[in-house]
Amino acid sequence: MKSKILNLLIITVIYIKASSQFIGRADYILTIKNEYRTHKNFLELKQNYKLIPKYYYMIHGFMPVRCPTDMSRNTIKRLLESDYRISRVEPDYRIDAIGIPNDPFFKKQWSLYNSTNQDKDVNAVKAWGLHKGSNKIIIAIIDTGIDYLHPDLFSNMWRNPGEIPGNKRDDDRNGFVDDIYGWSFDEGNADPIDRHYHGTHVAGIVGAVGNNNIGITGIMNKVSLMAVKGLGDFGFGWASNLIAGIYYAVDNGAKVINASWGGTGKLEAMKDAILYAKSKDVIFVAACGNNNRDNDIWPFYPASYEVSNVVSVAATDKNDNLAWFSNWGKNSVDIAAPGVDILSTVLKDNYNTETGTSMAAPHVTGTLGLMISFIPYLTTKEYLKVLYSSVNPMPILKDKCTSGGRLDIYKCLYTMIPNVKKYQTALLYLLEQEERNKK
Ligand SMILES: [Ca+2]
Ligand SMILES: [Ca+2]
Ligand SMILES: [Ca+2]
Repeated sequence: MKSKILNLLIITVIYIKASSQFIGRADYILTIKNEYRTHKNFLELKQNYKLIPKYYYMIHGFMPVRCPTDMSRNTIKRLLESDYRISRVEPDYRIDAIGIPNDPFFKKQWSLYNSTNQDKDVNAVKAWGLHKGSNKIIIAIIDTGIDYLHPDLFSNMWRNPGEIPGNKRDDDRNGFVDDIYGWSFDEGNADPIDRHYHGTHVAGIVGAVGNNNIGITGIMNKVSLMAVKGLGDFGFGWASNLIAGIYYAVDNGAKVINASWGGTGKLEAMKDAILYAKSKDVIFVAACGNNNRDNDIWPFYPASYEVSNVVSVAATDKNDNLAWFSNWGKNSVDIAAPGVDILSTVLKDNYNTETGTSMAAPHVTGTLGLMISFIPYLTTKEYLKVLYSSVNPMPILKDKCTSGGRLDIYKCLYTMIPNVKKYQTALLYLLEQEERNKK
């Protein structure tokens, strides 16, 4: 009996030992119809068509695969498309991080506090008078990973509470062995460390540790940053990894997902993942792109997926102009936020300024995190209504995005206080928050 149990344990361990059997590009991304999303069908499909699935199971109907080499790609595509269980067969493709590296010596967080003109910052300091964030809120950074050992990030990293590190077992049975800080879908392992810089920079904007006497402060002084490595060490990755990353983030408790990447290719399988996030009340913030063009005419994905939980973010500069490189879209871009010369964390305990809509998006992500942590019981629809109606309206942005303005963090928090006596209520909330944080 004992050995039987032991056998069973070993089998389980072997079965989930690695979550992916190949890394890199898949030939096709299959979407399995709702009624056929069983492990039996997964195994049958794999066997019938001699496929190599990327993961050992189907993730909410998402199934990236490699095809047998003894058959033409088109033949197998036609076969797959005609299978009654499969709703879609889409090619995997390359997606890039969005970023423009810039002058490394300008070290000032002007976007949070503009010392020469406070009308042109996002009012972070005033907002922190109301609320500074909490480690209870999980924000997923799907990117090139995070340098989680960075001294200005380490204590704000998410740590999977159900997982024991380094014992080669999937203690919380979420399908991922030893996933502590997140997961690397790029390398198929439990180490989402950043060797590029992009993800670490984005993470610092959202949640570098505030008030610790080092470096910078994130919009959320306190937060749990989940590192989901979907882009590789050279700043690009495959759509299949990013899609798997979205499912991972949602299934493991993220409230907001930051996507500072994209391309012009549209994938229904990615839209499905974002719809899944929506069904779980997870907000998806996406950079709207650095191509200096109109997304209404030239959509840029994932920012341009028409799902209501997607927040598409354009970039502004220090003078509150739309940044020269930023995309826009009167109907398809939602809000603007600072994205030029933004100082944040990079590899090896360093800091650097970077420019791009990649840097604008995490300003919005951090703000949403702050809002959710401030008043946790609202719906996605309500949070976004506050976000969009609290912008600093700017004539120059009137025809460039749906809200017609630039992010204002203080206004967001202030607007959320549901009382006429706003000041007193704010104080009360602060006290309640402190009580909650103590528990
Ligand atoms: Ca696990
Ligand atoms: Ca473990
Ligand atoms: Ca700091």
